[in-house]
Parts: sequence; structure tokens; C-alpha cells
Amino acid sequence: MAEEKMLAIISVSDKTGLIPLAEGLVSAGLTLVASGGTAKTIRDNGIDVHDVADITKFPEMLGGRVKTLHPAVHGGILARDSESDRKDLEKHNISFVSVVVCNLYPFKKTVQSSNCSLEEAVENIDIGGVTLLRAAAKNHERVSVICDPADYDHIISELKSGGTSRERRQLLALKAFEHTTSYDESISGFMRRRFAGNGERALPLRYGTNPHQKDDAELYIVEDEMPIKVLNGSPGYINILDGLNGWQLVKELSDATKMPAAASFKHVSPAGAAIGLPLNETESACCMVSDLPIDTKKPSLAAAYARARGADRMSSFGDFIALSEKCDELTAKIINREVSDGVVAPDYDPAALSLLAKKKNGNYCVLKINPNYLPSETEERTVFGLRLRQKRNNAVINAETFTNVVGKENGMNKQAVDDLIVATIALKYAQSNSVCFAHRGQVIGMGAGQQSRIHCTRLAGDKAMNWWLRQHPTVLSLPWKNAIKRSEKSNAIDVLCSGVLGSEVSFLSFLPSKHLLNLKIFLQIAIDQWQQYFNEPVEPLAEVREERKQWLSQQTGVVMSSDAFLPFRDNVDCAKQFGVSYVAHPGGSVRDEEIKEACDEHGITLIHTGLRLFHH
Ligand code: 93A
Repeated sequence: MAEEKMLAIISVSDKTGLIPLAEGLVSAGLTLVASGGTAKTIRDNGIDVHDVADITKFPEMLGGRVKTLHPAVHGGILARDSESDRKDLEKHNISFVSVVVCNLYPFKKTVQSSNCSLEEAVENIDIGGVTLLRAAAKNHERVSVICDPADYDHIISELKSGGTSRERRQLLALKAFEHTTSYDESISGFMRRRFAGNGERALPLRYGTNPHQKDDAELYIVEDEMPIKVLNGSPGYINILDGLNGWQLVKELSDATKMPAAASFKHVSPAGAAIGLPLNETESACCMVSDLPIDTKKPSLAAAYARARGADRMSSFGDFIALSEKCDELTAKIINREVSDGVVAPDYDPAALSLLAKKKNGNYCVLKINPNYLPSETEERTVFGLRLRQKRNNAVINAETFTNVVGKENGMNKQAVDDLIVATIALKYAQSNSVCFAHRGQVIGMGAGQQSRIHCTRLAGDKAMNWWLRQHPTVLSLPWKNAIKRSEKSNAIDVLCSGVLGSEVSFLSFLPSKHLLNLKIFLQIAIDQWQQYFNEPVEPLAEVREERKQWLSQQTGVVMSSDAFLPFRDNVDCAKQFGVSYVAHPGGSVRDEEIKEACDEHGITLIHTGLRLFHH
């Protein structure tokens, strides 16, 4: 073969556009060399083409497993335009290759078929083609590499008019590397499922976010061991999101406070989160754990979960739980009698595991996480086919975070600092915007996922108000009938404390009287139904407005944290109504001064954290 002749190596599984491509390459002055099937197709169409064997002097072998893997091919591709490389080629009678056209064995398509055997998959792992693409892409300074039939036309026209530009070759090289990367990902994905799919690297999930997103739902890890083991049940996609967010939350919370921590997640936001501060009698009653022997002197994991679950019992219904420590039997007992979807913890006492494994007819999801697992510093996700990458939010929140008091100091103390840590770490794992109220080591109001900050604050305040009202003597002494379920009690208490029981008629008085009459009847039925839970009639709290207001005004010492700066003072004014005495936000608003004035006015200690904590 004449030394000056430039070769184009063609080896394609997908033969779309092959003939016009071959014609184009010939008319651009290139000599064609192609692998078996590709050469045959070209030749059958009357176009001159050499077999690879013509330059390798070696036949294709092993039934096609070795076609192009030869120095005569790769020397021609990888040689630089330099004196010494030229000499090497001359010495071995090898021609320069200036164009490589290759697309790979259809591995992805092959393994998509449900009855694909391992042998079939293995035979579809392309070696020589990947090597052609990689070599040509590496030597893009001189070689044009084409892996996509959609590029044939414009590359041919560039080759015909003097050759491809360096920029074009760089883009083609990038495309080839991306092509081989995604090809290798599908091979490793297949291998992971086949060889390490029983939990070592991959966990199949029940389904994705919704039941119709069933195919391919899995959790997997690359180049590391799976830090999660499924001890019972079978997690779904949202369970994993809740579990991973919850685990980070409780781990950071217990690291920062040196106390056991628990979180109760729903829809990827904490409905409750707490450290295991011993509960007082009222808190025990509100959290519906008065009957259990939870330590009243020392912090405990049981107290942490009782608080996390007790804060907003309505939102925690069907929660996914995270525990910072080995789950003991007492904590498992609390979990056992609640409606819940699953739990993640570093370990389980045998008695605890045996209780949990029986829950939900044996389907309760129990995950064990390796507490020493460290994720990589960057994280990635795909949205609408596009990949997003960022540094992980590894901001550490501890007592140091709350040292910058910018307004009048009104008595920071250890409890306030711990509560600020609880509220702020909870925000770090709550969907933004979010504002969180905490008191005595637990979240008492989470306002998450609102686009307007004041709505977050109102929502958090509303939930905090609910928490306070649940401690009202009327609520604590409700004359329950026997056999009312825990979830029904929570619901009935929520109706009572939210003030929705029959109290909404007045503001609807603009309605035509006919409708109003219907509505009154409707509400009366609701009240009657509600009264069915009790042995004797209960007077709704909302109807004793003054008493309600009076009760709420006694509450103080609450902390409020915000995941981004407070834009207006209305947030502070609103918070004050719910007993907030400490406000932490990043600061940096144009109205910082106005916020400070509002805090000073209300006797609230204001802290700038300098740390924005959006989470999505
Ligand atoms: O089995 S291989 O990995 N061994 C090789 O040496 C080799 N060289 C090219 N497969 C190889 N190829 C692939 O063959 C190409 O990537 C292309 O997909 C296919 C084209 O084969 P044919 O020209 O025989 O139709």
C-alpha cells in the first residue's frame, strides 16, 4: 500500500448511511479499509475497499472477537505527525490512518430484551471498536473520529473541502469518549445487576417515584460497597430519599449535640426531628408515650423518636424514620404501634429487629446503614435527561454557627443553642423554602416547601401553635371512648387544636343565606361526628377564643431558624405570636436593619449564621 495514501478505517454495526459515507470518503481521496461485514456491504455496492486483513496480514479470528486489534491498525491511528513516529511506520510498512468511522456492537439493545442470556450479553461487549474510537479520539490532533451516522454528511463535505478543522476534531473526539463512557456504563450496570445485584452494589427498588415508573428502579453505588443493607421489606424510591436525607440529619444532629437523635420524614422533608432530651410529663402525654418506661433522667434514643414522631403527628403518619444509634427494643416498641413505612439505623438489637420485622404483615422496611460510610464530595443527578453536578452541602452546623448575635443579646443559653442546632440541621434536609421552630430539643413546627418565606413562617407557626395547644389541659384530659385508634385520636386532636371545628361559618357570612344554611348543617354534622369519639360532650377550644389566646401567650423560649435570609420584618412579627425568643437566619438582606429593629422591639435574640441552606 502506497505510503502517502491516507486510510479511512470503517467498522460499523449500524450500517445506516454507510454507502454514501464510503462514496464520500473515496471522493475525498481516502483509501477505505473495513472489517468483515462492513467491507462486504461496501463491496457489494461496487465501491473499492480493502479488508483489514490486507493491512494486518492476519485474518479475523475467534469468530470475529479479533478483527481490528492489530498494530498495523492502531499504529496507523496513533502515530503523530512527527519524524520519529513517521520512521516507525515506515519501518513496519504501516500507513497513516486519518479517519476512523466506528459504531459499537448493540450491547444496550441486546440486554434490554428480558430473556437475554449472559453469553449473548458477553458476545456483545465490543473491544476492538472501543479501541478504535479511543485511539482515534486520543489522536484527534491528526485523526477525525466519527461514531454517529448523523455526522457523516457534514464531515464528508469538510473532508472534501480541504479537511476537518482542529475544533471539529476536538468535538468529534469528545463525542467518541462520551459514546464509549455511556457504553461502558451500560456494561457495568448489567454486570452489577447480574454479579452484585443482591445488595453488594445494587438494590432493586419496588418502583420509582410512582408505581408506573417500575422498570429499572434501583439504588446502586459505583466503585464502593453499598453502605445500606435491607434487613426486612423492600424499599421504594421515596423510602430511599427519605432514609438517606434522614440519616444525614440524625448523624449530624447527634455529632453536633452528642445526644441520640431521630427524624421522622415524609415526602423528603422532616415532619419531626429531635435529640433525646428526657420528656416531661406533658410532653410524654402529647407524644402519646406516657405508658412506656422512657428514661426521665438521661437522654435516650426512645425519647428522641417519641419527640420526632410526637411533634406533628398528622404529618408523621406513614413516616420513614432515621435513628442515629442502634435501635433498642423500647424505641422499636414506639415505632411498632405507629403507622410507619420504614426505618434506617446503624444497627438493631435482636429484640427490636424481631418486633419491626413483623410490622406491616412482615413488609416493614428495615435498613441498616454503615455509619462510617463517607460519600464523595461531589453529587450528581439527572433531570430531563440533563446532568447536574455540584459540591455536596457539607456545611457543618454546630454551636459555633450561632455565635454572631447581631441584635440585643437576650440570654443565649445551652438549650437555645441546642434548639437552634436542631432547627437548622432540620432545615438543611427540608425542601426549601423552609422555616423551622424548635423547642426543648425538638422541631415543633416545620414550614417547608413554600415559595414565599412568610408562608413558611406562618406554616411553622401554625404547627407550633398546634403543639402548644395539644398541651392544653382540655386536650390532655379528653374523655376518649375505649378502642379509639391512635391515628384517630391524633386526627381528632388536630381538628380541635386547628380551630376548624365548626368555626368557619362566620367568615363565610357573605354567602347567600341558602348556602350558609347548608354549610351550617354540614359543619354541625362534622361536630357531631367529632363528638362521637368522646364519652361526654367536649367544648371546642376555638369557641373559647380568649382562653386559647391566653394559653398561647404563655409560651416562650422557642427558636426559629430560616434556610435563607428573612426579607421582611413580618416574619419576625409573625414568629413572636408563637413564643419565638431566638431567630437565626443567614443575614444579608437589604432589610437586615429592619429585621434587627423588629427583634429588638420584641425582645428576640437575633443571630446571623452567614449560611444559606437551600435543599431540593
Ligand atoms: O469483537 S470485537 O471487539 N473485536 C474487534 O477486534 C473489533 N473490531 C471492530 N469487535 C470489533 N469491532 C466491531 O465490529 C465494531 O465496533 C463494529 O461494531 C463491528 C463491525 O463488524 P463488521 O464490520 O464485521 O460488521
